[in-house]
Amino acid sequence: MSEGTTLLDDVRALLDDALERYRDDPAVAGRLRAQRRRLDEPLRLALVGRVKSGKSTLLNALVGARIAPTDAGECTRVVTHYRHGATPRVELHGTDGGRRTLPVRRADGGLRLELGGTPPEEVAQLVVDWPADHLLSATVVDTPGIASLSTATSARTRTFLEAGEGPAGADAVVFLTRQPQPEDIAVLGAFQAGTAGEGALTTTITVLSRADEVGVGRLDALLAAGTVARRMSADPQVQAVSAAVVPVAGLLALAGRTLRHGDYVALRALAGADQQQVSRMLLTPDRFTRPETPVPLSVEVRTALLDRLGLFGIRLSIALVRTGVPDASALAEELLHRSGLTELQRLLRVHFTDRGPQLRAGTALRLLESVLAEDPVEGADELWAGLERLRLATPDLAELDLLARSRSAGSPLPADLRAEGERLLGAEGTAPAARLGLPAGTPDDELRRAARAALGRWREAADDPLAGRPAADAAEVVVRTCEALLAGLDGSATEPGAGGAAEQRDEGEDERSGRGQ
Ligand SMILES: Nc1nc2c(ncn2[C@@H]2O[C@H](COP(=O)(O)OP(=O)(O)OP(=O)(O)O)[C@@H](O)[C@H]2O)c(=O)[nH]1
Ligand SMILES: [Mg+2]
Repeated sequence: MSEGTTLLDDVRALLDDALERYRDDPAVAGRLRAQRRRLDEPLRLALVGRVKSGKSTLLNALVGARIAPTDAGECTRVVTHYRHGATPRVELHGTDGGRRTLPVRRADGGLRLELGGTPPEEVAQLVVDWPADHLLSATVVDTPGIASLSTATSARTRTFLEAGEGPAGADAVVFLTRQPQPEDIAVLGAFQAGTAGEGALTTTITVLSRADEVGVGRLDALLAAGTVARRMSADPQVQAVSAAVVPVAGLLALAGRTLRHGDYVALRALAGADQQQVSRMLLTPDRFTRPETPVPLSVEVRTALLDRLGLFGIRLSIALVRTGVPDASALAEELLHRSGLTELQRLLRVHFTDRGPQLRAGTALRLLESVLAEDPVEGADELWAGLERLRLATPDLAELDLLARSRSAGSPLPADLRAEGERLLGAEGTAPAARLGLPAGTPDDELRRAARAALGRWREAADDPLAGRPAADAAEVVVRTCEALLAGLDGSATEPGAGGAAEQRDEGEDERSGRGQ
């Protein structure tokens, strides 16, 4: 964390220096200033996909409250930022540059968003402040469907994602799809080119959305969705623009996040009733909400349950309660896990929030690099030197760069070591165990042994006389990663009570003693 803070401080200082040197070039100075401002703002994660792909529902599930509208209202046609704020607040930014505060209308523990009479085409964006802890790590942005029938509506999302005069509207994207089309891939490609550089997959995660519908309502629908997601992630077109594909049933996730004791009681009544009769009720929404039923639940209760969980969620919950899930919180946890939300949140942490400072520093440095290349200025040499110095001094930047290039065509990593290399670079998490492909909780001495073995392999690859220059350079980056990993592990072992004796025995070599302090 502190490392990240200093990195951003250094990048800020470099941008300030550049701003000074470009002060007579308003166009360039404007781009640099916009990027400089973004460094001080929270990260932005945008949800992008076709109309009705489930973006707003997933946003609500991520935030844990129904704040994004999921009906067909006009608000679904404007870009809306949801950011952390101590009290709820809605601000409309007009296309004319004006801003006005809209009244906050609460509903169902969440928000009912309205444009207050302004036509959608006159709204540049809405900014909602909401006091949810889940918004602390990133601002989440809901976008209008791409490739929607109204070209003006989809154009808003494209403009938002593309880096034009200013930086791109988002730092990372969750792309919701069931079957990505070339048009979608093009939008994502343009986003990446404008932010993290071509093939910088760390910035997009693909969600196979509404995953419960894949298996046409069967309880194992999510398993079927997992198979589809794996197939999708093997598609080179998808690989080229996305770090991972994960199936998520957003509606189920939202139900899990907002489940109440009352819901559990109603579900328990259904679970205790005659199975055949309940199965028949659950064939269609109409049947489930008919006035006359064999289960003692009012129409209102059943309608509310249907709204909150959907038929699939009700079926799955009943099955879980029958297997003995004892209360609302245990049921909520099961639903979250099965919905895929837990896994999506993990991926977002690994690929995005944990690396926030590096991602943003990388974007800023790339902008500076292109500015320097396109419009050389007096003193550019010093800026180039500053840029190089930062890159070299920040292993994470080199890691992200290599990780991105490794997944695009022509990976510089040797084919036989590529999977290991990507893992070491943090593709599956930046904790030592995740980098080494070992289970969380693996003892330090075992981690150290694995890290040393990896270091040996990668040193050999870096020194391979037959490897070309790009391959050797890439292997060198992984070598530095392994060294940093070892240094970190040594550092943790020298802390009081970390078992110095065991370490001595394990190390058996003093060449590294005294390092890592
Ligand atoms: N079965 C099922 N339905 C879902 C899921 N997620 C969303 N839906 C439904 O799909 C419809 C559209 O959901 P939204 O979340 O509004 O989708 P969106 O992509 O934001 O739609 P637009 O903003 O209008 O483009 C709603 O009726 C949701 O209840 C899901 O995981 N499973
Ligand atoms: Mg929506």
